[in-house]
Amino acid sequence: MELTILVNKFNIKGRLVSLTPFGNGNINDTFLAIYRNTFTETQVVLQKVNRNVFPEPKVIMDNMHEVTRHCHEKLEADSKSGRDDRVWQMPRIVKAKNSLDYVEDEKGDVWRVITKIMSAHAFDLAQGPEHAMECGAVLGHFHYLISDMDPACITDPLPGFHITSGYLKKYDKTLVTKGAKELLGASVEAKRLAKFVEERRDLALCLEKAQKKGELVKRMFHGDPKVNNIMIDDVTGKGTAMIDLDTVSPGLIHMDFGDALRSICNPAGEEETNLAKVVFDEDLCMAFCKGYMREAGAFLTPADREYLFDSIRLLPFELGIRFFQDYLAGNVYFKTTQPEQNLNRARVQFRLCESIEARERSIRAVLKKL
Ligand code: GN1
Ligand code: MG
Repeated sequence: MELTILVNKFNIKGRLVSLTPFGNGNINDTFLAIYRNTFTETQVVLQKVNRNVFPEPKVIMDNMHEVTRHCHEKLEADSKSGRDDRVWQMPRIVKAKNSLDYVEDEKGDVWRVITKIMSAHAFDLAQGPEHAMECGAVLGHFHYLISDMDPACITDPLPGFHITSGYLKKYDKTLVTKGAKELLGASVEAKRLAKFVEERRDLALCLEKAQKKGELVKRMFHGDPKVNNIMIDDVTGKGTAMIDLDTVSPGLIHMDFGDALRSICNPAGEEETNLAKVVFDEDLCMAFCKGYMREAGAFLTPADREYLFDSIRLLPFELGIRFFQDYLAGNVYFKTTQPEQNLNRARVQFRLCESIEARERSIRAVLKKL
């Protein structure tokens, strides 16, 4: 189906004047649609849910319905009480004309339209400590928003997502395939990365063990709080919204904490090819943590705090394994534009992990002061 016909199946006022690719996500296909009428303009985001990643796209939409309903109610109540120092926002699902939350095309792909957070942007890289602090505040506030959601109303969107040991198993299975053996045989760099993983196998289990012991418990988490999923208000410079809600589900909030930091504290970004530029920036870390604690500090237990460092070290390791496994499997999960891209993305995450290890003492000192 033509994209313009598809987007017009949704309930949007006005006439479509522009439809262009939008954002830098690694998973879903995303477009910005602009509608106009005599008096106003409406901008919305059209997305095809990646079926290869999310086997049940309709479940994703049901979850999104629940998450946005819960958070919108809470946001409205809070804004009436005047407790906030800003307007917090969250995208809304725009219904299709058939009153469903999505449109299914003739190939069985599920498309959705959500509102665009206006006068706000997400950045691919941290812009400095103030930006990092705002990112922390947005994630902390989001954790507050979803903290009292009933986990039973969410169907697991991606079974095994953020279970690091599961990714390690998947990686091990890939390692013995013909394709992976060939790629490893042909590249010194790939062999080096494989050695990196071998030297850190135990690391994969650090949070899972704490969970088994009952020290850490599952709560609602975002699942993908990287810097470009955090919207900053263009006018005030304050954080205003968390986007990309597909993976909101019960899990360890440590996964969010570590994932946000691995993204925000690496000013070179995920696609850097010069590894010398990839370092974990402690100033950005401190700023992020301050913002996060301001909003969410109250519900962290002493045990939660105990494992914050482990989460910071774990997440780049986990994502590195995911990228590396995908490279060895022939780039089937993450979108790529060139064959070595996932290998390079893995190099970046592993370098970040090393940089975190080298700074363990001072990062722990920062975390103690929170
Ligand atoms: C994917 O869709 P996007 O680009 O926000 C991935 C995350 C990774 C991220 C790395 C569902 O997120 O887990 O951390 O790429 N999302 C999924 O850039 O796998
Ligand atoms: Mg995403």
